[in-house]
Amino acid sequence: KFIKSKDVAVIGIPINAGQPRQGVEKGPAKLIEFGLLNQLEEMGWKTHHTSNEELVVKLQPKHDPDVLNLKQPKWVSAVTKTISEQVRSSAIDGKFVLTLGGDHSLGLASVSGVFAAYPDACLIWVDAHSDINTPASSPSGNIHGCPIAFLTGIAEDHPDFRWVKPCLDAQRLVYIGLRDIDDGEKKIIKEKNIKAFSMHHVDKYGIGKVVDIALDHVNPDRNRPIHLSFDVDALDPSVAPSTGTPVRGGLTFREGHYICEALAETGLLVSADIVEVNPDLVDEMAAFQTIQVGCSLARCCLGESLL
Ligand code: 4U7
Ligand code: MN
Ligand code: MN
Ligand code: MN
Repeated sequence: KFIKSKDVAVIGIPINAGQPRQGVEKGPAKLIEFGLLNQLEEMGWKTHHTSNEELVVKLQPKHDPDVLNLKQPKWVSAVTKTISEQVRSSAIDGKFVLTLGGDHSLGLASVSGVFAAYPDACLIWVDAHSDINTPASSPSGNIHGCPIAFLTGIAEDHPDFRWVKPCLDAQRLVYIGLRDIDDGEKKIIKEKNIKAFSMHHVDKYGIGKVVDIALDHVNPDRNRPIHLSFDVDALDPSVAPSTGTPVRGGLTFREGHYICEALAETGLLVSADIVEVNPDLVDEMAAFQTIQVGCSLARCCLGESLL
């Protein structure tokens, strides 16, 4: 439908400036080192890889003080703005776009790029967190907790993020996996009437029903392109331990994979993010486990489980 050939642009976004922990910038390289590109090639995809390693380093400003409560705004802004153009042009080319993170501030790049190519797209945000803090509501000032506020246009004016178009209608967004939401975020989600499936709902209805209802909400006629943003901290820490903001009581291995499989099955998935893989956290075994899960989620997005 939207993806006409088996070409996938794999775009590394090795950024850590949206949060305080070192190591998350190594996520993309580790996923590739583990064999992700070969795995996708074996599935019949032609891969077009951009690591962006030099670019991210080159874009770091000498001086990057807090602005309106946000930390390292210039670096995050420069990286996400530049890479959003890569995402947009790969999407316009008809390629599937797979972005690898990197902290979740990169959602500014992927969602802006994908929605520039597909204005009618919808967004499925799989995360323990809702990442919808505004500069004023953010308790941490970490931009990885804010991308949705900028993308939906509910953030206060911020000089570094004026380039972000409010491309995302709050009714074209659905969350799955939530369990750690700030009070300010809860207020916004209520006010904007954003559809959200917390872990409570996953327990209550089961993941199959949750994905069905989520799609009925954002994509009732099953005719819109879908972008999936998958923060590995949506998974239970026993499944994906190497991530900066783990929260107990997350998705099982199968629930996480089911989401990717079900979206691939629609034939409407045009792009996906796999983010917040931090191979420096916990220990080597934990990192290996988390990278392995990241690779298998990505493969499922690209149809590995389809018969
Ligand atoms: B992630 C937090 F306060 N809400 O804004 C914040 F709890 O991309 C966490 O989902 C954000 O990992 C987590 O800093 C961002 C905090
Ligand atoms: Mn996130
Ligand atoms: Mn998260
Ligand atoms: Mn996180």
